[in-house]
Amino acid sequence: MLTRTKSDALFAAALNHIPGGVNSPVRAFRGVGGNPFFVESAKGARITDVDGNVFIDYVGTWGPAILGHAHPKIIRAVQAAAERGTSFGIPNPAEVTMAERVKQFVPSVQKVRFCNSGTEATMSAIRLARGFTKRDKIIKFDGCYHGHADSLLVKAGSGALTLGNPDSAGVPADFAKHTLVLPFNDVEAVKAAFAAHGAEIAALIVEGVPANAGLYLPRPGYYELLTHLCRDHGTVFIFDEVMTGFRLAKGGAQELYGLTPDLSCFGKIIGGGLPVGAFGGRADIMDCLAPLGPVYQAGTLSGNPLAMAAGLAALDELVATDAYAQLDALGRQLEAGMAEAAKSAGVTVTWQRLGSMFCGYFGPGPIWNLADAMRSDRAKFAKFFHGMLAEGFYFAPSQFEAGFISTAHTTVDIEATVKAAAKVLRSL
Ligand code: HOZ
Repeated sequence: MLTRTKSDALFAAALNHIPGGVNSPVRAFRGVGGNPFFVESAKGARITDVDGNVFIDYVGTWGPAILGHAHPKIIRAVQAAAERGTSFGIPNPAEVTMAERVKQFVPSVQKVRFCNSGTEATMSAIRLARGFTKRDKIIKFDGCYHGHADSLLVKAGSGALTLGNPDSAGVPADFAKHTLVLPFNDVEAVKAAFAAHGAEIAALIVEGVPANAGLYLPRPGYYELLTHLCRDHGTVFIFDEVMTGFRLAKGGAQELYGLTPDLSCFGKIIGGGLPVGAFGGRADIMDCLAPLGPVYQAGTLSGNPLAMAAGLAALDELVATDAYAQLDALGRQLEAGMAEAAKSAGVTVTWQRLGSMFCGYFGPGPIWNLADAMRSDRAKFAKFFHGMLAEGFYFAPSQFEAGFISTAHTTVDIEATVKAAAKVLRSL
């Protein structure tokens, strides 16, 4: 049994001051029931809560902690930057270094602008595409989550889906009507949408791999089809790599799939655990941004020196340590172990994985889209989640979020995880 005294007291206090007690909905544990725990500290692959419970963490602050928590090189970089000042609102050299680094890692990016979150990145990329094409409509895919800007919060994944509100209140119907929502991996649906509206579609936005309704992958050739349709219709192809960027490969999902998007969006890892977003791509499109062009976008803390320093330290360490091979090996070990654990417990779990991202759906596969994902047994997932938490392992508190492995996880951690999972699965 976990001791929850301090966490429960903090949550009770938080409920008086913060809507739902949390600053981002999925943290409230509504997808699994019970109260969230409060973190005292985190180091490497482990989180310690305020009651002294220690968990092996597979959320990794929802993706940024690819090197584990409180990586010494990131801490040192942030400390050194802080000594020089925490924010200027004036250009600083680290912004230029970071822009160069992003371009080296992701060749489709000719110019890049930094902002403060993934939501800002996707929101700005959509505005930019609309300004560039002088069109209004966009295409997104159901279950994909691109942050919480109005035009993107339609049939959205992540917390919106977990809470059963994929279409948020407060989004005017006049905005939402410009967003065409299609089933993912459905070739005929996207061809038909372009046939009907091709000349009106400013942008098509898709996640590097859909990872906000669990995790499912594009069918072979699907992303190439999206690329061609966009090119044929003068539509801006926006690749949302907020989760997948710098995680699935140095060059993100676009490197894995051999794509050259018009614009890409980043967040999470690029900030090394500090708040950052970025969007970049074709220079002719990016140069439509103010002050060069008519599309306005700005931010007091954009290019913040601490965030740039943390992000640079993270990117440099990923490359210096050949992290991607290690992450993939750990992912493979977890996948094989979990499959065996589920089999021996007689529980049907469809394990989906790409590199260090994963999701175990409680139900039969294959899972190619949101409708398939929705068939999973969420009650069973909730029991699994709490069982694992009691054993000292923290997975995302929703069936519809991806899990993340870091370079701080060891093969011994994974073995322990699989052993605990076998026990918990047998008890379901
Ligand atoms: N939207 C994030 C997961 N896909 C959750 C962010 C958070 O709650 O911190």
